[in-house]
Amino acid sequence: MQTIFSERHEGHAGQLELISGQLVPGFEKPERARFIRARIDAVGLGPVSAPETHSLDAARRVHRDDFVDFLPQAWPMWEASGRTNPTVPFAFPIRGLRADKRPTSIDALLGYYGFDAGVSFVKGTWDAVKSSYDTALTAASLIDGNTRSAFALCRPPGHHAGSAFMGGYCYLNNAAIVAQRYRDQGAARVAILDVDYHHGNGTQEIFYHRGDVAVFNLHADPNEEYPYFLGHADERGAGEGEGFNHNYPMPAGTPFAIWSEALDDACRKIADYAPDVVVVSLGVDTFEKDPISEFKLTTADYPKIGARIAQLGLPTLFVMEGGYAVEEIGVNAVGVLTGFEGA
Ligand code: OKP
Ligand code: ZN
Repeated sequence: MQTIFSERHEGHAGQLELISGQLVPGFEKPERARFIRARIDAVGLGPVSAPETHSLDAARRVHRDDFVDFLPQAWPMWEASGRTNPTVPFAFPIRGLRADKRPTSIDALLGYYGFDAGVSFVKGTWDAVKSSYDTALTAASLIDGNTRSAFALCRPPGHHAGSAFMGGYCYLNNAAIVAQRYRDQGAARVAILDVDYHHGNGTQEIFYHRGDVAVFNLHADPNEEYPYFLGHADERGAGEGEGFNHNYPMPAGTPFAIWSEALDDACRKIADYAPDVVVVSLGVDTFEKDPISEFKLTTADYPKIGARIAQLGLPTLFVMEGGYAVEEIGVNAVGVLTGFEGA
Protein backbone atom coordinates (compact mmCIF):
# COMPACT_ATOMS: atom_id res chain seq x y z
CA MET A 1 0.00 0.00 0.00
CA GLN A 2 1.28 3.45 -0.89
CA THR A 3 1.50 6.17 1.76
CA ILE A 4 1.46 9.94 1.37
CA PHE A 5 3.21 11.84 4.16
CA SER A 6 4.60 15.35 4.70
CA GLU A 7 7.35 16.29 7.14
CA ARG A 8 5.67 19.68 7.45
CA HIS A 9 3.45 18.34 10.24
CA GLU A 10 6.52 18.89 12.48
CA GLY A 11 5.82 22.62 12.68
CA HIS A 12 2.65 21.94 14.69
CA ALA A 13 4.44 21.36 18.01
CA GLY A 14 4.41 22.79 21.49
CA GLN A 15 0.71 23.60 21.39
CA LEU A 16 -1.29 23.52 24.64
CA GLU A 17 -4.58 21.98 25.73
CA LEU A 18 -6.83 22.22 28.77
CA ILE A 19 -7.22 18.98 30.74
CA SER A 20 -8.45 18.59 34.33
CA GLY A 21 -8.23 22.32 34.93
CA GLN A 22 -4.66 22.61 33.72
CA LEU A 23 -3.00 23.82 30.54
CA VAL A 24 -0.74 20.97 29.47
CA PRO A 25 1.36 20.09 26.38
CA GLY A 26 -0.85 18.72 23.62
CA PHE A 27 -1.30 14.95 23.39
CA GLU A 28 -1.50 15.44 19.63
CA LYS A 29 2.27 15.74 19.15
CA PRO A 30 4.79 15.21 16.30
CA GLU A 31 6.08 11.91 17.71
CA ARG A 32 2.77 10.34 16.70
CA ALA A 33 3.44 10.71 12.99
CA ARG A 34 7.14 9.85 13.39
CA PHE A 35 6.31 6.47 14.96
CA ILE A 36 3.82 5.63 12.21
CA ARG A 37 6.27 6.69 9.52
CA ALA A 38 9.00 4.50 11.06
CA ARG A 39 6.71 1.50 11.30
CA ILE A 40 5.82 1.74 7.61
CA ASP A 41 9.49 1.18 6.75
CA ALA A 42 9.96 -1.47 9.44
CA VAL A 43 7.25 -3.70 7.95
CA GLY A 44 7.81 -2.67 4.32
CA LEU A 45 4.23 -1.50 3.83
CA GLY A 46 5.15 0.22 0.56
CA PRO A 47 6.50 3.47 -0.88
CA VAL A 48 6.08 6.76 0.98
CA SER A 49 5.97 10.02 -0.96
CA ALA A 50 5.35 13.70 -0.30
CA PRO A 51 2.02 15.29 -1.22
CA GLU A 52 1.38 17.65 -4.10
CA THR A 53 0.25 21.17 -3.27
CA HIS A 54 -3.47 21.79 -3.71
CA SER A 55 -5.51 24.98 -3.79
CA LEU A 56 -8.06 25.38 -0.99
CA ASP A 57 -10.96 24.84 -3.40
CA ALA A 58 -11.55 21.28 -2.14
CA ALA A 59 -11.71 22.56 1.46
CA ARG A 60 -14.33 25.14 0.43
CA ARG A 61 -16.57 22.34 -0.87
CA VAL A 62 -17.27 21.20 2.73
CA HIS A 63 -16.16 24.15 4.89
CA ARG A 64 -17.58 27.68 4.92
CA ASP A 65 -15.46 30.27 3.11
CA ASP A 66 -14.98 32.58 6.09
CA PHE A 67 -13.77 29.62 8.18
CA VAL A 68 -11.27 28.48 5.53
CA ASP A 69 -10.08 32.08 5.18
CA PHE A 70 -9.62 32.40 8.94
CA LEU A 71 -7.30 29.41 9.48
CA PRO A 72 -4.19 30.82 7.73
CA GLN A 73 -4.91 34.21 9.34
CA ALA A 74 -5.08 33.04 12.96
CA TRP A 75 -1.37 33.08 13.70
CA PRO A 76 -0.56 36.30 11.80
CA MET A 77 -3.40 38.07 13.66
CA TRP A 78 -2.14 36.70 16.98
CA GLU A 79 1.41 37.89 16.26
CA ALA A 80 0.14 41.26 15.09
CA SER A 81 -1.57 41.61 18.48
CA GLY A 82 1.83 41.27 20.13
CA ARG A 83 1.81 37.66 21.32
CA THR A 84 3.87 34.64 20.27
CA ASN A 85 2.87 31.99 22.84
CA PRO A 86 0.43 29.23 21.75
CA THR A 87 -3.20 30.33 21.36
CA VAL A 88 -6.04 28.63 23.27
CA PRO A 89 -9.73 29.50 22.64
CA PHE A 90 -11.60 30.51 25.78
CA ALA A 91 -14.95 32.22 24.95
CA PHE A 92 -17.62 30.59 22.81
CA PRO A 93 -20.92 31.85 21.31
CA ILE A 94 -23.17 29.20 22.90
CA ARG A 95 -26.93 29.43 23.65
CA GLY A 96 -27.99 33.02 24.30
CA LEU A 97 -24.94 34.58 22.65
CA ARG A 98 -24.67 35.81 19.06
CA ALA A 99 -23.06 33.42 16.59
CA ASP A 100 -24.41 35.47 13.65
CA LYS A 101 -22.02 38.37 14.31
CA ARG A 102 -18.42 37.62 13.32
CA PRO A 103 -16.22 39.43 15.85
CA THR A 104 -13.03 41.26 14.87
CA SER A 105 -10.55 40.51 17.66
CA ILE A 106 -8.38 37.40 17.33
CA ASP A 107 -9.20 36.39 20.92
CA ALA A 108 -12.89 36.34 19.99
CA LEU A 109 -12.34 34.63 16.64
CA LEU A 110 -10.52 31.70 18.24
CA GLY A 111 -13.67 30.84 20.19
CA TYR A 112 -16.02 31.90 17.38
CA TYR A 113 -14.53 29.18 15.17
CA GLY A 114 -13.38 26.77 17.88
CA PHE A 115 -15.87 24.67 19.83
CA ASP A 116 -13.37 23.73 22.55
CA ALA A 117 -9.94 24.61 23.94
CA GLY A 118 -8.31 21.76 21.98
CA VAL A 119 -7.29 23.76 18.93
CA SER A 120 -4.17 25.65 19.88
CA PHE A 121 -2.20 27.52 17.20
CA VAL A 122 1.57 27.89 17.10
CA LYS A 123 3.61 29.44 14.31
CA GLY A 124 3.74 26.25 12.25
CA THR A 125 0.13 25.16 12.76
CA TRP A 126 -1.39 26.41 9.54
CA ASP A 127 1.44 24.99 7.41
CA ALA A 128 0.96 21.60 9.12
CA VAL A 129 -2.82 21.75 8.65
CA LYS A 130 -2.29 22.60 4.97
CA SER A 131 0.20 19.73 4.57
CA SER A 132 -2.29 17.35 6.21
CA TYR A 133 -4.93 18.52 3.72
CA ASP A 134 -2.53 18.13 0.78
CA THR A 135 -1.65 14.66 2.07
CA ALA A 136 -5.29 13.56 2.12
CA LEU A 137 -6.03 14.89 -1.37
CA THR A 138 -2.87 13.43 -2.91
CA ALA A 139 -3.54 10.02 -1.34
CA ALA A 140 -7.15 10.20 -2.54
CA SER A 141 -5.96 10.67 -6.12
CA LEU A 142 -3.90 7.46 -5.95
CA ILE A 143 -7.03 5.31 -5.94
CA ASP A 144 -8.18 4.40 -9.41
CA GLY A 145 -9.14 1.27 -11.37
CA ASN A 146 -5.87 -0.50 -10.52
CA THR A 147 -4.92 0.89 -7.11
CA ARG A 148 -7.55 -0.16 -4.63
CA SER A 149 -6.15 1.38 -1.44
CA ALA A 150 -3.88 4.12 -0.09
CA PHE A 151 -2.87 5.63 3.24
CA ALA A 152 -2.98 9.35 3.99
CA LEU A 153 -0.67 9.78 7.00
CA CYS A 154 -2.36 13.01 8.06
CA ARG A 155 -1.34 15.10 11.05
CA PRO A 156 -3.11 17.02 12.53
CA PRO A 157 -6.30 14.93 12.35
CA GLY A 158 -9.62 16.22 11.03
CA HIS A 159 -12.82 14.43 12.06
CA HIS A 160 -13.92 16.92 14.77
CA ALA A 161 -13.79 19.86 12.34
CA GLY A 162 -17.17 20.82 10.88
CA SER A 163 -18.41 23.11 8.14
CA ALA A 164 -17.54 26.24 10.12
CA PHE A 165 -15.76 25.08 13.24
CA MET A 166 -12.54 23.51 14.50
CA GLY A 167 -12.06 21.53 17.74
CA GLY A 168 -10.47 18.48 19.32
CA TYR A 169 -7.04 18.86 17.64
CA CYS A 170 -8.80 19.18 14.24
CA TYR A 171 -8.77 22.19 11.90
CA LEU A 172 -9.75 20.95 8.41
CA ASN A 173 -11.78 17.75 8.03
CA ASN A 174 -9.52 15.70 5.76
CA ALA A 175 -11.87 12.69 5.52
CA ALA A 176 -14.88 14.85 4.63
CA ILE A 177 -12.83 16.80 2.09
CA VAL A 178 -11.71 13.68 0.23
CA ALA A 179 -15.19 12.13 0.38
CA GLN A 180 -16.56 15.27 -1.29
CA ARG A 181 -13.69 15.18 -3.80
CA TYR A 182 -14.69 11.63 -4.82
CA ARG A 183 -18.29 12.81 -5.29
CA ASP A 184 -17.14 15.75 -7.40
CA GLN A 185 -15.09 13.39 -9.56
CA GLY A 186 -18.02 11.14 -10.31
CA ALA A 187 -18.51 8.70 -7.43
CA ALA A 188 -22.25 8.20 -6.91
CA ARG A 189 -21.95 7.24 -3.25
CA VAL A 190 -19.17 7.44 -0.67
CA ALA A 191 -19.10 5.77 2.77
CA ILE A 192 -17.05 7.19 5.64
CA LEU A 193 -16.20 4.66 8.35
CA ASP A 194 -14.85 6.38 11.47
CA VAL A 195 -13.18 3.94 13.87
CA ASP A 196 -11.51 6.57 16.07
CA TYR A 197 -12.37 6.31 19.79
CA HIS A 198 -14.01 9.76 19.70
CA HIS A 199 -17.17 10.54 17.78
CA GLY A 200 -16.42 12.30 14.48
CA ASN A 201 -18.85 15.11 15.14
CA GLY A 202 -17.49 17.30 12.35
CA THR A 203 -17.91 14.61 9.71
CA GLN A 204 -21.45 13.90 10.94
CA GLU A 205 -22.40 17.57 10.84
CA ILE A 206 -21.04 18.08 7.32
CA PHE A 207 -23.02 15.21 5.77
CA TYR A 208 -26.03 15.02 8.11
CA HIS A 209 -28.55 16.18 5.52
CA ARG A 210 -27.11 14.18 2.62
CA GLY A 211 -27.69 10.67 1.33
CA ASP A 212 -24.77 10.61 -1.10
CA VAL A 213 -22.16 10.32 1.67
CA ALA A 214 -23.12 7.82 4.38
CA VAL A 215 -21.32 8.18 7.71
CA PHE A 216 -20.63 5.32 10.14
CA ASN A 217 -19.16 6.19 13.54
CA LEU A 218 -17.90 3.72 16.19
CA HIS A 219 -17.02 5.61 19.36
CA ALA A 220 -17.23 6.18 23.10
CA ASP A 221 -20.68 7.11 24.45
CA PRO A 222 -20.93 10.93 24.36
CA ASN A 223 -22.73 10.90 27.72
CA GLU A 224 -19.38 10.17 29.30
CA GLU A 225 -16.74 11.01 26.72
CA TYR A 226 -15.53 13.84 24.49
CA PRO A 227 -16.94 15.42 22.31
CA TYR A 228 -19.95 15.01 24.67
CA PHE A 229 -22.53 16.92 22.64
CA LEU A 230 -23.00 14.70 19.59
CA GLY A 231 -22.73 11.01 18.71
CA HIS A 232 -25.88 9.43 20.17
CA ALA A 233 -27.51 6.43 18.49
CA ASP A 234 -30.68 8.36 17.68
CA GLU A 235 -28.81 10.72 15.33
CA ARG A 236 -29.78 9.03 12.06
CA GLY A 237 -29.52 11.88 9.57
CA ALA A 238 -32.20 14.32 8.43
CA GLY A 239 -34.03 15.28 5.25
CA GLU A 240 -32.30 13.67 2.26
CA GLY A 241 -29.79 12.28 4.75
CA GLU A 242 -32.30 10.46 6.90
CA GLY A 243 -31.06 6.91 7.54
CA PHE A 244 -27.55 7.66 6.22
CA ASN A 245 -25.89 8.52 9.54
CA HIS A 246 -25.09 5.59 11.82
CA ASN A 247 -23.72 5.98 15.33
CA TYR A 248 -22.41 3.13 17.51
CA PRO A 249 -21.75 4.63 20.95
CA MET A 250 -20.08 2.18 23.34
CA PRO A 251 -19.30 2.33 27.07
CA ALA A 252 -15.90 2.71 28.72
CA GLY A 253 -14.11 -0.63 28.97
CA THR A 254 -15.44 -1.97 25.65
CA PRO A 255 -13.21 -4.85 24.43
CA PHE A 256 -12.70 -5.96 20.82
CA ALA A 257 -15.26 -8.78 21.16
CA ILE A 258 -18.01 -6.16 21.56
CA TRP A 259 -16.45 -3.42 19.44
CA SER A 260 -16.04 -5.80 16.49
CA GLU A 261 -19.78 -6.56 16.51
CA ALA A 262 -20.39 -2.88 15.85
CA LEU A 263 -17.77 -2.97 13.09
CA ASP A 264 -19.49 -5.99 11.57
CA ASP A 265 -22.86 -4.27 11.62
CA ALA A 266 -21.41 -1.13 10.06
CA CYS A 267 -19.66 -3.16 7.36
CA ARG A 268 -22.85 -5.03 6.49
CA LYS A 269 -24.66 -1.69 6.13
CA ILE A 270 -21.81 -0.32 4.02
CA ALA A 271 -22.06 -3.35 1.73
CA ASP A 272 -25.82 -2.72 1.36
CA TYR A 273 -25.16 0.95 0.58
CA ALA A 274 -22.73 -0.16 -2.18
CA PRO A 275 -20.51 2.92 -2.24
CA ASP A 276 -17.93 3.49 -4.98
CA VAL A 277 -15.28 4.13 -2.34
CA VAL A 278 -14.81 3.86 1.42
CA VAL A 279 -12.94 6.53 3.39
CA VAL A 280 -11.73 5.20 6.75
CA SER A 281 -11.14 7.75 9.50
CA LEU A 282 -8.39 5.69 11.13
CA GLY A 283 -7.94 6.41 14.81
CA VAL A 284 -6.16 3.91 17.04
CA ASP A 285 -7.02 5.59 20.34
CA THR A 286 -9.30 2.58 20.99
CA PHE A 287 -6.08 0.93 22.25
CA GLU A 288 -6.05 -0.38 25.84
CA LYS A 289 -3.03 1.76 26.75
CA ASP A 290 -4.21 5.00 25.16
CA PRO A 291 -3.60 7.78 27.70
CA ILE A 292 -6.86 9.69 27.07
CA SER A 293 -9.23 6.84 26.12
CA GLU A 294 -11.12 3.97 27.78
CA PHE A 295 -11.60 1.14 25.27
CA LYS A 296 -9.69 -2.13 25.56
CA LEU A 297 -8.49 -3.06 22.08
CA THR A 298 -5.12 -4.82 21.93
CA THR A 299 -2.34 -4.68 19.35
CA ALA A 300 -3.43 -8.08 17.98
CA ASP A 301 -6.90 -6.66 17.20
CA TYR A 302 -5.83 -3.99 14.71
CA PRO A 303 -5.00 -6.32 11.78
CA LYS A 304 -8.47 -7.86 12.24
CA ILE A 305 -10.03 -4.43 11.72
CA GLY A 306 -8.15 -4.08 8.44
CA ALA A 307 -9.13 -7.59 7.36
CA ARG A 308 -12.83 -6.93 8.05
CA ILE A 309 -12.74 -3.72 6.03
CA ALA A 310 -10.94 -5.51 3.18
CA GLN A 311 -13.74 -8.07 3.09
CA LEU A 312 -15.96 -5.33 1.63
CA GLY A 313 -13.88 -5.58 -1.55
CA LEU A 314 -14.18 -1.84 -2.16
CA PRO A 315 -11.61 0.85 -3.00
CA THR A 316 -10.49 2.15 0.39
CA LEU A 317 -8.66 5.27 1.48
CA PHE A 318 -7.28 5.29 5.03
CA VAL A 319 -7.01 8.76 6.57
CA MET A 320 -5.11 9.05 9.86
CA GLU A 321 -7.00 10.52 12.82
CA GLY A 322 -6.23 9.92 16.54
CA GLY A 323 -4.12 7.64 18.72
CA TYR A 324 -2.01 8.94 21.62
CA ALA A 325 -0.07 5.94 22.93
CA VAL A 326 2.87 7.09 20.82
CA GLU A 327 5.16 4.09 21.42
CA GLU A 328 2.50 1.73 20.04
CA ILE A 329 0.73 3.99 17.55
CA GLY A 330 2.87 2.84 14.61
CA VAL A 331 2.39 -0.86 15.28
CA ASN A 332 -1.36 -0.42 15.76
CA ALA A 333 -2.08 1.93 12.83
CA VAL A 334 0.11 0.04 10.37
CA GLY A 335 -1.35 -3.20 11.77
CA VAL A 336 -4.74 -2.16 10.35
CA LEU A 337 -3.13 -1.58 6.96
CA THR A 338 -1.20 -4.86 6.84
CA GLY A 339 -4.34 -6.66 8.04
CA PHE A 340 -6.20 -5.07 5.11
CA GLU A 341 -3.51 -6.13 2.65
CA GLY A 342 -3.24 -9.67 4.00
CA ALA A 343 -6.95 -10.34 3.79
C1 OKP B 1 -9.10 13.93 18.87
B1 OKP B 1 -9.27 12.66 18.03
C2 OKP B 1 -9.24 14.05 27.56
C3 OKP B 1 -9.68 15.33 26.86
C4 OKP B 1 -9.79 15.09 25.40
C5 OKP B 1 -9.85 16.22 23.22
C6 OKP B 1 -9.67 14.92 22.56
C7 OKP B 1 -9.59 15.07 21.07
C8 OKP B 1 -9.40 13.76 20.34
N1 OKP B 1 -9.51 14.04 28.95
N2 OKP B 1 -9.78 16.29 24.64
O1 OKP B 1 -10.62 12.21 17.97
O2 OKP B 1 -8.46 11.55 18.44
ZN1 ZN C 1 -9.89 10.23 18.90
